[in-house]
Amino acid sequence: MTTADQFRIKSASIAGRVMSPDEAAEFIRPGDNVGMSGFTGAGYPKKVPGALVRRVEDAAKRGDRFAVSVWTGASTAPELDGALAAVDAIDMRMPYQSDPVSRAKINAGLLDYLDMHLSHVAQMVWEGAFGHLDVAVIEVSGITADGELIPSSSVGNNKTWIDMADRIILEVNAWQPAALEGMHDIYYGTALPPFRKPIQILQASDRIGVPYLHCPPEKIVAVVETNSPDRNTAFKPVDDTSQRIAEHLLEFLAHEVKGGRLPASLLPLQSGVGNIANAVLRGLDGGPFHPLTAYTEVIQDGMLALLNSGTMSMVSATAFSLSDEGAADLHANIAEYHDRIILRPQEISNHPEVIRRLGCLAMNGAIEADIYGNINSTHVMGSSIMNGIGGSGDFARNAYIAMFLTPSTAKNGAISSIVPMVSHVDHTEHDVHVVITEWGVADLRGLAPRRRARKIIDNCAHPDYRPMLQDYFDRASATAPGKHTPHLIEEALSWHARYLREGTMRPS
Ligand code: 0RQ
Repeated sequence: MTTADQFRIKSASIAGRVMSPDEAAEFIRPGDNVGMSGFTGAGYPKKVPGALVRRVEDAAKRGDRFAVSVWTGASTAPELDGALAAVDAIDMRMPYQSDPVSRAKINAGLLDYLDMHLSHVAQMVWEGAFGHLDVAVIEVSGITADGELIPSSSVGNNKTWIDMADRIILEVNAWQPAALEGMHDIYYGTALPPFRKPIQILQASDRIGVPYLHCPPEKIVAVVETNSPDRNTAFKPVDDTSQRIAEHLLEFLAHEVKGGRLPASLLPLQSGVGNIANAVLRGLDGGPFHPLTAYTEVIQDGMLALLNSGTMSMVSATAFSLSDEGAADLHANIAEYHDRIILRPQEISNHPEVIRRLGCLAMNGAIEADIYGNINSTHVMGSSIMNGIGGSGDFARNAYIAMFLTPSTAKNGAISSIVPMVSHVDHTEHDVHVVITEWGVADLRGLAPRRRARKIIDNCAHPDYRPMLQDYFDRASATAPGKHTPHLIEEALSWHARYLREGTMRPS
């Protein structure tokens, strides 16, 4: 046993199963369903996927096809999703991806992708909807003397993969801070109906499980030691548009507090990742709302900053999603963060029951919104996937206030993000309460469809596209056979058709 073994792998019997990534990958067979750890670039296996790629390439040299189905928590990183997709090693991928190589393969029709609500995955695997889980490849940050697994920087679906897989390959990553131990809350009380019980999370800070993943030792077929960083998303400086969207959102929240519809410390926040989310979180820092809490999916740099300044008291999520600077901060100051962060399985972090009970304020990005408030978060021009619905539906459908944020235009103004009819629907008009662009806020609550249309056109559309939208709405209102949600059916998607034909939605 090496010193590193003794440090991270305290169970002598499990340490005896340490081997190379190539030896471990031998336990994965063509056609297997493989459950991997990983959520937004955190806690995914770093070495076994590369070894699997080498097996796939060797098989190809012999003229054999070697492909598996890959199930994860959410997105991973180029050395997992990108590397496997590049060699066509994935038959079916679920439930979320954001990798450019796999996106291209999906959009070329070469890779089947199930884009799913993240809270649904575990129960559907338990139901058997995707067949049998053959093998799991799970990154952990350590193994206790009793053989308990100390989870890594994400939990995702790891509990389910470990429970369901025949064979388990562990990657023990010494790059992850040992002090992650104790941050996780793994709940073992889930069951399928009719045996389901209430999930007793009454506040974001409630712990209802245990800090370890239980794993039958006889299922562990291989252990691989790694010392590799998570793929950390580069931090984009906040641009002017994101800043304006954030300002509108903060004004809206202040208005709600003033109107007595939200408490001064707000309600638990859920926030997506990216430039706009960063601007929102930065805007909350040191602001009038405190102490904030978050019941969310991922912990991004902005959440750490809020914890640091004391504006936020605690965060519950399923994964970190940090830049290099954010990860360095977490690693250096983990003792300060330790008791204020809880990482849970994604079926719990995104659980409709808990989100509804806590009254989460959901803030998610959109690709486009239509004048009636339907939202497309996943598809470009109706047919090409961007990333996936992720947790946005879990939160939006059950939130106290479901907010969608988007710049009013894309591709340097050639595309209006406010359109007559969305080219794909992820969040229906019934699930969307507020739409915000850099031009303003459309609070759709209590408004029937035609009133929603006026508000979205006036408050959210880019001024260049406003007259076109108003003209469409006026003509639809005058001539559509139904006056409830007036549409000109043959024209409703003509904006997208024009973009596909001419590279712009603007009329020539
Ligand atoms: O593409 O980089 O090729 O130009 O979409 O757009 O403006 O950079 O915005 O990174 O915040 O992503 C909805 C995709 C927004 C994201 C979406 C093109 C645009 C660019 C990205 P290019 P931006 P963001 C929490 C919940 C679903 C998952 C989710 C997302 C690219 O927020 O994936 O919410 N959401 N998860 O050019 C054509 C339009 C467009 C457009 C933008 N109208 N038409 N292309 N783009 N608008 C977290 C997790 O679940 C983990």
